[in-house]
Amino acid sequence: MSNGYELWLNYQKVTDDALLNQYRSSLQTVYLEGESDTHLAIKKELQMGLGGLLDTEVVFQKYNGLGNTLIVSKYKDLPQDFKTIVTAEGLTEEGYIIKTAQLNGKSHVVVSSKEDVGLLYGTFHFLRLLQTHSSLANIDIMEMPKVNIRVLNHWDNLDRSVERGYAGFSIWNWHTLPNYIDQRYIDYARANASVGINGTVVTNVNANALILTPHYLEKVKALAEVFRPYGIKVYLTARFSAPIEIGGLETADPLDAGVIQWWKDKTKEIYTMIPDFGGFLVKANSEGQPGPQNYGRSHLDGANLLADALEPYDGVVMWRAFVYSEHDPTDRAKQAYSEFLPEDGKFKDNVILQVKNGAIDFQPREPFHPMFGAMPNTPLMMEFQITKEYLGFATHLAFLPKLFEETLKSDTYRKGKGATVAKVIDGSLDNKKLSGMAGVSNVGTDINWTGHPFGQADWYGFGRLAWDPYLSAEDIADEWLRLTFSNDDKFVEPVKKMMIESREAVVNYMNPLGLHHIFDTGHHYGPGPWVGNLSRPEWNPVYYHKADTEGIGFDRTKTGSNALSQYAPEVEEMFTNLETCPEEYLLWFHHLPWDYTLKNGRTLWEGMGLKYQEGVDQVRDMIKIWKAMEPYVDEFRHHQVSMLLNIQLKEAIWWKDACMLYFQTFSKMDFPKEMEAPEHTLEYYKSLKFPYAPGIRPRWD
Ligand code: GCW
Repeated sequence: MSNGYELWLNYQKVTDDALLNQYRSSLQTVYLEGESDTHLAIKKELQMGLGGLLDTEVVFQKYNGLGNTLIVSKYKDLPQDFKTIVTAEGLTEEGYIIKTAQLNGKSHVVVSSKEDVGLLYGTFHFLRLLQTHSSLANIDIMEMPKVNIRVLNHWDNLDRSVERGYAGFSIWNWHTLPNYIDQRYIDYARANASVGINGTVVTNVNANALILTPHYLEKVKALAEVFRPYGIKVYLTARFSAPIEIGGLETADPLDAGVIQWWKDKTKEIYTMIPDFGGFLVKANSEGQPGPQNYGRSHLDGANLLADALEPYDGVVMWRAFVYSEHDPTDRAKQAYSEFLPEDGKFKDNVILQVKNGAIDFQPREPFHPMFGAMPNTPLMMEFQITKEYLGFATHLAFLPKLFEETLKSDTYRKGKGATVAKVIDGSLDNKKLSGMAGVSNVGTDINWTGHPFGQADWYGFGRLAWDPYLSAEDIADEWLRLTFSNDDKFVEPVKKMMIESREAVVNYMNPLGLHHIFDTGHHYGPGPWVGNLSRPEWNPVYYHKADTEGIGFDRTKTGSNALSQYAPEVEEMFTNLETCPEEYLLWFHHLPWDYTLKNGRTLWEGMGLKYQEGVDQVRDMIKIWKAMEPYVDEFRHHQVSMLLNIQLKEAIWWKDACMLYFQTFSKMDFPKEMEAPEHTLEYYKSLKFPYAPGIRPRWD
């Protein structure tokens, strides 16, 4: 039985006997020299990994002169010149090679790197090879991360609630830190390092200035010490008004000399305690957070203020581009671009703008954010949401790497065809020094970390894509399933198929054909397309679907908000033209009549009903597939996933019924015959209230 705590690092004994014997006979001694904390972590991981996978005691031998090379061999003695056969030439700091090396007719597995952390990454990769039952015969791997900053963003509050968290409370126990080091902190670091995540922002972007006080910094320091051997840097969210709230100043104006000095002093204090501190992540002038605009200054002034303070220590500012104003009546989708574009090229070298994958907000499907195709002179990092605020919380199975892949592969056409978002965020399109990818974490105190056992795959996949944004979602699913559950193809193949389809299923039963942000208010749990009474227009679902008796959808072409003009001409043209606009984005960009004819010949109205139904049917298929997997999965996790899939089905039907009944009040047309009739009335769905749905903060009540 597995409760899932061990994640993809469960190191189950190799089930194939022939392979097990082969591994056992060729992997008997590990030669390692170093004794740094990272080397000790490597040794521990190999002890655990090889011990579990091979179910045997592995001998460790100190071997002088190896530096950052480790050798796993069948032999008790190695010739002294062995070390010279592998060099780490051409590797960057975090890179590594893994090779089957021959010497004197004997074969050994060698992992080698420039720095300690590269060896750690190489070790995890080596263990992954064994976990996925790979052959050791001709290994020849060279890996270097394509993105520099690979971070999790925790929206964790100091009271341990997690904004948009659905897997329990925050894993940071601020009360018992710094003296009590929960084993979870170490296992969290191992899990992240195993996929190459090299940073963590431990506090919510809706920030609390207290984290910057000495009392809390002591606690952050303790976490940083746990994470350091695993190559993970700690970052903090900086509340822009901190100089007032904890510094006793009267202003937080970024051009005020006292404020400038305050941030310099604070930053110095942090680096004295945490010499490898990563830097600050800032949400400013967005959804009520304070920022430079409170003082008539710009985002540029704000970001550069902090950049100056961090610069002596090589720290970075991750400045969020998720801004929209309650005073700006223009299409919310246009606002970030309008605000940041004029500043392109003016930020200090250690500023990177953190841009959400789409211009609205982590919807089940969004076209890529236009900023990715428009700021050649500013480093841009990607912000994905791993937690499922808009994809069914931790009760729905929706494999997010599929969504991430879709965005990364999108073509911005900034330099003609092939200028993909992946190339923008890894810096290769414009030769940027800084590059990054952030994922809003889905981790909490639940035993299995993520609530849904398959939520682990989203964390895993995010890390793998941050390391290499060109990986395919399918390969990631394959890998994760083998590590987490089983190497049996009879299990891996069907479940992989289920994972790959799962995200589309959610799109279909929640937001088909480009619909977006029709979630119930505040908590975002379940459908609420009828909501239209909130103080800010762009918080209302009716703002986004614009259904009326004529039709439905948000016109973002020239006849509407013209948000499409923010894309390159090729992209604008493709989305504008109804012939070429992919139907999955139809209502994102167009307001169309209910009887508009879709590519399959059906009306838009019927097409909507069919998509909602398809989503429901896809969940039924998922249930079937999972049921057949019973022989391959331990009872505990099998039962867990079965229960969750049943919840998912119920909620998929709820979405279909509530949305179609509501939109029918405008279309006044019959449901398509293939659609199952709604179970309840529209009034019933409208009456459902969930004041204690998880993940909300009082601010949203
Ligand atoms: O999606 C919205 C969420 C807020 C979140 C905000 C953001 C942290 O509903 O909970 O606040 O985005 O990304 O800043």
